[in-house]
Amino acid sequence: MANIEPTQISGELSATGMRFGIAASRFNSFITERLLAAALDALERAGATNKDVDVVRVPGSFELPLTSKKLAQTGKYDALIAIGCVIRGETAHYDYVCSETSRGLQLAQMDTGVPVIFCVLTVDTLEQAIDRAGLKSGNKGFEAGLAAIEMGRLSKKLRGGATIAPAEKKKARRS
Ligand code: INI
Repeated sequence: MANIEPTQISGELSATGMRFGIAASRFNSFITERLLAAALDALERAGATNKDVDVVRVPGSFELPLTSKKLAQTGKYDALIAIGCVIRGETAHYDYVCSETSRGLQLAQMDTGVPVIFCVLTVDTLEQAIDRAGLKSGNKGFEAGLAAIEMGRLSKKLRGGATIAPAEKKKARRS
C-alpha cells in the first residue's frame, strides 16, 4: 500500500466572478432551447449573473466549432458551452455533421486553451433527444453548465501554477 499523499487538484462549482460564452444551434431549436435553459439555470444557481454570460445563436451544429473558436479568441471567457442536437436521418448527412462538429469543437479548445463543453446531442430519434433535454435522462444542458464551471475554475488554477490552498490539501488527505 502506497503512503504517498499527492496534491489533489480540481475545479470548484462556483461561478462567481467567471465569464461564460454559449453558442447555441437553431437547428432542432425545440431541443436546443431546453438545453440552453438548463445550462443557464446551472450557471445562475452557481452564482453567475446577466453580465457574466453571453449567448450566440448559430444556424446548425456544424457552425458551432468556428463560433466557439472565435469566442475563445476574444479572451473574454473562462469557459464555453456548445449546444446542438443532431438527429439521425435517412442520409449520411448526420455522420458528417456529428464528426465534424465534435472534431471541430475539440480543435477549438485545444487551439485556444479555453474549455469548450460538448453539449451536442447525437441521437437516432426525436424521442431520445427529448429524454436528454429534460425528460427521462435528466437534462444534458444542466450537466454542461456544471462542466463549464468546473473546467473554467480548473483552467484558472492550472494557469496559475496550480497553487492549492492548504485547506484543500488537508481536505484531500482526510478523504
Ligand atoms: N444541424 C443540426 O444541428 N442538427 C441536425 O440534425 C442537422 N441535420 O440533420 O441536417 C443539422 N444540419 C445543418 C448543419 O448543421 C449546418 O447548419 C448546415 O449544413 C449549414 O452549414
